[in-house]
Amino acid sequence: MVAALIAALLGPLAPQAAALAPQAQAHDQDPDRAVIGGYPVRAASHPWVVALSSRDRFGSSRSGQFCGGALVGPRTAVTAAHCLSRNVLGVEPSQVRDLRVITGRGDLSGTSGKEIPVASVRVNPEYDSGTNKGDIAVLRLSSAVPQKSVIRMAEKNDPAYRAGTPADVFGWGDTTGSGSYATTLRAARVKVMEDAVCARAYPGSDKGTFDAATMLCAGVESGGRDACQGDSGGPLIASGKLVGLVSWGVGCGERGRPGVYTRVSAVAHVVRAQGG
Ligand code: 4AZ
Repeated sequence: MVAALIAALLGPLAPQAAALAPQAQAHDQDPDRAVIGGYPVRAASHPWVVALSSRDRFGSSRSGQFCGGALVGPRTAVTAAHCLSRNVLGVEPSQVRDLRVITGRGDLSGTSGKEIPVASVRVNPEYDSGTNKGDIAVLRLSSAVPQKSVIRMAEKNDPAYRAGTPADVFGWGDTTGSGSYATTLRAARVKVMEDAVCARAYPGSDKGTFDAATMLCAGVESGGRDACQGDSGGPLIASGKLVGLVSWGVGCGERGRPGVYTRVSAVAHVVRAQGG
């Protein structure tokens, strides 16, 4: 439990750790924790899903992928603020010279799609790494993607936020809970959960606290479908809109431990401030 908590809070993956030191063995003997329940999807069908990449920091085998993101404007992508932390990158984001957004590449071992350099990064100034509140960063791209590759952000009171709404989370993260990162894009079908259920799942006093104003949680009652390490920053889509960004959780796919997402409607002002 403590190991799982620490692993869950460390962020998507420490630089180079994906290949060298996959996440703690705590999950290995526990099949309940070792299924994320996704299915393969085509990047072309979900063109707003992007991979965040730095080969300098994470190696080249999976195109340098270390987090996910979503295109919300022709020159604007969003991801999780924690993806750009020193904890994840090993250095300040400004020191990562090959930070890129990869679009239209479902298979990270290939060269399809486009790699677009990130021109500037705006980490939500209200992001609190102690509580995980406000976990969003906005990336300004150096060239534009077609408008048809952009996904709309859900607004406050959008019915997509109602408990029970089916939602899909996308990413190239860990598919087992024990450090097996996907090479091809996957999605898992979950449901938006009642805030009260999330609050009961995460009543802790600091990083383990669910905050309904700035977060939502999603999963399935039985567990087994969830985002995991490496999926951070990636999109949660409901009713054709971006409702969440993969942010945190305890373990992956555990019963009673839904994934926690940045509530996009609560941080849309950060995107507008950047001109997205
Ligand atoms: C992570 O560390 C992480 N099961 C992402 C999502 C979840 C847990 C951890 C949710 O990037």
